[in-house]
Amino acid sequence: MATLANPAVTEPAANPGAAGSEALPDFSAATYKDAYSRINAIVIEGEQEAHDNYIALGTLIPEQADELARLARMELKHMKGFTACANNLGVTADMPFAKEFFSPLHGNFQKALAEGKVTTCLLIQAILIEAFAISAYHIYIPVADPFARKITEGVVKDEYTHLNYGQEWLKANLDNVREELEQANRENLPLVRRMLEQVADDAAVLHMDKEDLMADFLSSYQEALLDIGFTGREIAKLAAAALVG
Ligand code: PL3
Ligand code: FE2
Ligand code: FE2
Ligand code: FE2
Repeated sequence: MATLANPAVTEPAANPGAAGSEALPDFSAATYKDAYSRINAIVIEGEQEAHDNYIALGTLIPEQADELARLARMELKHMKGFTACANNLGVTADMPFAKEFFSPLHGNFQKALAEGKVTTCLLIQAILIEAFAISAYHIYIPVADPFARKITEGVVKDEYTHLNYGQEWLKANLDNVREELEQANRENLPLVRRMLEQVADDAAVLHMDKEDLMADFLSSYQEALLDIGFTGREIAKLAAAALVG
């Protein structure tokens, strides 16, 4: 875990006088609020779907249903926190946009759930979506308004708990899940890459850099795969799936 530490989290807030992407945006600008209405909706939808996904996972792993319900409750708290962030800025979240944004990944999760594929469901929710959230929140924190920064700092700690849950389960079952994990990675990593690309223009308005997002996501994802027990060589092959599709 230690290697996951992102300097952006521990550094003091961006100096308002600094140049470039470190400078804080104008939180009251119409362009900022417009971009925020979509980014914030993505986050709210993502937290809501994460809640639903952990509850659904409890039906596939009944002996851990209580633990999964505990993780799900944290997601609802996150959703409420990010809803407050939008209210604080006077922004209305564009929820139809966010539903559409998540629909390919949502569809793959639902299909795997119907087929009872625990490994695929865990890769999608507890690894890919959590690593995506952690990278986005890391990059957002230094350029967030003070209210949202405080909330996001609290949330990001919880997301490590969720990522860790997925890592531990997959690690304990690695011998039996390898093949399904490789297949699920091939089908879903390209979707996450596309989501990162789709969010890039709005993220830039919030002073979040696309390359930073991509790099932080890949390092979280690779760290998770290493923890699960894949070798560096195997991880390089898994990551190559992001280059296709
Ligand atoms: C799982 O716990 C949460 C899933 C949420 C998905 C997050 C997607 C992030 C997209 C870019 C957001 C930048 C952060 C802005 C916060 C208002
Ligand atoms: Fe670790
Ligand atoms: Fe969350
Ligand atoms: Fe989470």
